[in-house]
Amino acid sequence: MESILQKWDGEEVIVRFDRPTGAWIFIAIHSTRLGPAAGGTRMKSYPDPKTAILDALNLARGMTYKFAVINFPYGGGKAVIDVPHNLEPQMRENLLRRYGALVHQLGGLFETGPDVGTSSIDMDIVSETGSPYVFCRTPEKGGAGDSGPITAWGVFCGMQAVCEYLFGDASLKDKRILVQGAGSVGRALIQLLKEAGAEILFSDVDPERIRHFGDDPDLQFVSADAVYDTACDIFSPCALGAILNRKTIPRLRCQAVAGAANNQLAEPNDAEKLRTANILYAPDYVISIGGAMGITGIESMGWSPEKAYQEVRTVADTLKQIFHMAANERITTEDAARRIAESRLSGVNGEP
Ligand code: NAD
Ligand code: PPY
Repeated sequence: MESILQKWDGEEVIVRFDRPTGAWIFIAIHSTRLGPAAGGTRMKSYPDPKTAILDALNLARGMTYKFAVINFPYGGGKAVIDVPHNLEPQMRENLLRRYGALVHQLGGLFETGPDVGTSSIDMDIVSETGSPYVFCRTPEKGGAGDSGPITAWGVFCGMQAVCEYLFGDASLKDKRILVQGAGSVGRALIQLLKEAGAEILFSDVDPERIRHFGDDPDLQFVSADAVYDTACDIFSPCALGAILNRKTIPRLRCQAVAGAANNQLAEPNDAEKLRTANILYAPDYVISIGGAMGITGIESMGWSPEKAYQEVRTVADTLKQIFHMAANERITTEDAARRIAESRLSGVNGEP
C-alpha cells in the first residue's frame, strides 16, 4: 500500500472500511488544481483491496486529464467501492447512504456521479446523505439523470472527427463500427450509430443484454473472445479498462479506436504500439468527456440540456487538434493530449 501511494502523483486518498458490509471505500483526489475534484463512483467486487485502490488512483488521474484537456474548472477524483459478492439490496442501499455521508463530510472536496456498477437511482440514494455533492440524480429527484447518453454523444462526435481525419468525410454512414459493451454508454451510442446509418457490431458478456440487442436485426453480435480479431473501421471500447495491451493490439483489425471506456491503455507505451500499427487512437480521457462536462455544466453551471449537447460537440475539434499535433510532431495522440492537459495544469488559472 505504501509504495502504491508513494508512486502516485495525486493529492490524497480517503479510505473507509464499511464494517456492516465488509466493503472498502476509496476516494482518490488526484488534483484540485483547476477546481473541486469530480468523478464517478465505481462499485464492484475486486480480487483484493489493493487492486481496488489502484483502480481508484488511476481513474482519478484520468479525471484530472479529462477536465484539463478541455480547460474546465474541475479537478480529478474518483471513488471505488469494493463490495463483497452478492451484497443484498438493502445492505447495498445502506452502504450507499453511509458513503453519501462520507462524501458530505468532505465538504465539497469531492463531487460524484455514477460509474460502472452505479446508476442515477443509486445517486438518488447517495444524495440523501451526500447532497449537494452528488450529480446525476434522476430527473424526478431534480437531477440531470444518467450520464451515459451525453457521454455517448461525445463519443459519436469524436467518431465523426476520426472519419473526417482518416477519410476526409465526417459521415458515419456505412462505416463498420464495433461497440464493446452495450451498457449505459454503449447502448446510447448504438442508437446514435443506427440513426447515422453505420454498420454496427456489438459485444457484451451479460446474457440479458446479449439477448436484448441480439434480437435487433440491424446489429451483429460478436462474442467477447472474437472482438479483437474482428475487422471494422472503428473499434469502440465501452466496457472495461486495460483492453489495449501487448496481447490485443497485434490482433486488432481496425483503423481507429474511439470509445468511452476509461483507462483503455494497459501500459503507457501501448499508445506507441497503436501508432506503429497505424491505428488512430482517440485518447480515452478526451473522447469520454461528455458525461463529466455535460452533467457538471447542467447541474452546476446552469446550462440547458441543448447547450450541454452543443458544448460536448466541441470534443470533435479537440480531437482533430490532437490528431494533427500528433502527426506533425510524430508523437502519439496520447502524448499530444497529455501535452495539452499538462500545459493547462501548469498554467495560471488553467490558462496555458
Ligand atoms: P455499464 O456498466 O453501464 O456498461 C458496461 C457494459 O460492458 C455492460 O453491459 C457489461 O456487461 C459490458 N461488459 C463487461 N465486460 C465486458 C467484456 N469483456 N466484453 C464486452 N462487454 C463487457 O458502464 P457504462 O456507464 O456504460 O461505462 C462504460 C465505460 O465507459 C466504463 O469504462 C466507464 O468508466 C466509461 N465511462 C462512462 C461514463 C458514463 O457517463 N457512464 C463516462 C465516461 C466514461
Ligand atoms: C467519468 O467521466 O469517468 C465520470 O466519472 C463522469 C462523471 C464525472 C462527474 C460527474 C458525473 C459524471
